[in-house]
Amino acid sequence: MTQRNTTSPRIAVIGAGMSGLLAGIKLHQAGYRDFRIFEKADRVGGTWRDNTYPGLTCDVPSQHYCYSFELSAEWSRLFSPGPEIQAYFEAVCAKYALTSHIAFGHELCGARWQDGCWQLAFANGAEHGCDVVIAATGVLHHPVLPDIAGRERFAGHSFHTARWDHAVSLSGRRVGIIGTGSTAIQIVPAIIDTVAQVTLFQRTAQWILPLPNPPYSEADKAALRADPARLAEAYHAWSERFRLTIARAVVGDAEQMAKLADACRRNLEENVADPALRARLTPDYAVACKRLVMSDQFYPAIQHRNATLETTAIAAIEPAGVRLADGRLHELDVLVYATGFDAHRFVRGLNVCGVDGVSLDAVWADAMHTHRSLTVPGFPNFFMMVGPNSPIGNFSLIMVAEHQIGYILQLVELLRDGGAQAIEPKPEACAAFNDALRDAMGNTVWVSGCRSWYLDRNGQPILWPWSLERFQAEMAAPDLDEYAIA
Ligand code: NA7
Repeated sequence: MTQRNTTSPRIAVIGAGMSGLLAGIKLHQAGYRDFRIFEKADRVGGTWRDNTYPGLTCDVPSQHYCYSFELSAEWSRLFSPGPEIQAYFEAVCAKYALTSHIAFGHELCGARWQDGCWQLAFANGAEHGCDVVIAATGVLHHPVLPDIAGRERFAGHSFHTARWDHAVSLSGRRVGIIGTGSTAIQIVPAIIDTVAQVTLFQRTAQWILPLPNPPYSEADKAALRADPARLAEAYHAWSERFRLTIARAVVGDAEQMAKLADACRRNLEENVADPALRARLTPDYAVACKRLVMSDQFYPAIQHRNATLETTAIAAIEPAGVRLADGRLHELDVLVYATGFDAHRFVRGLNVCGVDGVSLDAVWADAMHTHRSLTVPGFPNFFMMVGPNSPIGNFSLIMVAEHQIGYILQLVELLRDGGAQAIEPKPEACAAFNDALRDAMGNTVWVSGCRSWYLDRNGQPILWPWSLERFQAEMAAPDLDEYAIA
């Protein structure tokens, strides 16, 4: 293995979304100066840049869905609209002077471990050599279009929710939405008063937790501005609420799950008047098996005179609209695919090759294995943020990423100042972690019998099956016995 010629490792971060920006801030704060953030688009923000659909909000309260070291008193609502979240990330990027570290328009298309370094190749032809790669490529990033016959024949306007076409006016139009995930549930109330008709094509009903979304008054904001301790209290209070309720319910706390289920059932019973509609909106699987949807606006919206819930299966898409299995046709002007994302891609398809040219795609051909969501045996100095089996659905992903970068930087520190050259997890440590994951998944609600983006094609959830406390304890400091350090 050839020696690096720098005392401080050269670091490449892939992606300038929430976790890539965080990596940049923490690297800079730790004194690293030789780092680049490669971003394929021309703006930071990741999923908050790509998603601009009407009604977009985060389902984690804004006072908690933010960096713990960059709290904000300016949020307009409990769950602020997407553009505010995007503006927050842009403001943080500017405040921490990260822009000079970011190479926009750089889409990674290859990463090869060669002679003790990573050689990166980009779709624009650029190349870059570095010692460490931090892949911050996101989870909900690759839109999935449904495999429905005739999609390309639709004569009106159509687009995926993550590629919203704002040039298309919905005013007075007949709009169809395929899908009933969090995205569709946010869109229907946001457009219901504008459209002539919205038809929601539901394959699977959703459990919905009714969460109101009150605005913060100017007085609220002024009080928070004047007393930063209150902001910190709010951040921790929301963290605690998640930890003690949903985060426990999904990993086997029967008492918390009963409360959650009761809240969802009562929401349906109390807020959907027509028993026939209620029956069609009632899921046949456990609450929170799929990612729990949060809204107090969807049930009123789907009962609006402009709304139709269609539960008959779709047979095909035709130029005039959507043809159902029973032969009926819904004529449409606009068709929106709220059909979600390929959440199992992570860094697959980026042509990442480790020791001896072994490809990560080949290593992950049957299933993804990581050590503690962050590293893979045979891929030295390669770290993932929010990788497989991170607590993606349990609590604020920003808090998750903060813990992960803290752990990663402790390993990267070993590469500094003529220290180690290469760090990778030992295969046996990785295997033990994955065995423990598999054993623990049986206690979670995600394997209780439903189709969801949480599950890989083997039916294994890509989430964290344990408590927040365990995650925090494991991320506090790496156990160096689990790593091969050369
Ligand atoms: P989701 O939650 O993955 O939802 C996708 C929806 O699309 C879901 O209701 C699917 O039905 C439906 N779908 C997918 N393919 C088809 C076809 N072929 N026919 C009919 N219906 C289909 O994506 P979202 O964008 O709403 O949310 C993703 C996450 O973003 C969310 O969980 C939050 O974390 C933020 P299914 O349920 O599979 O029957």
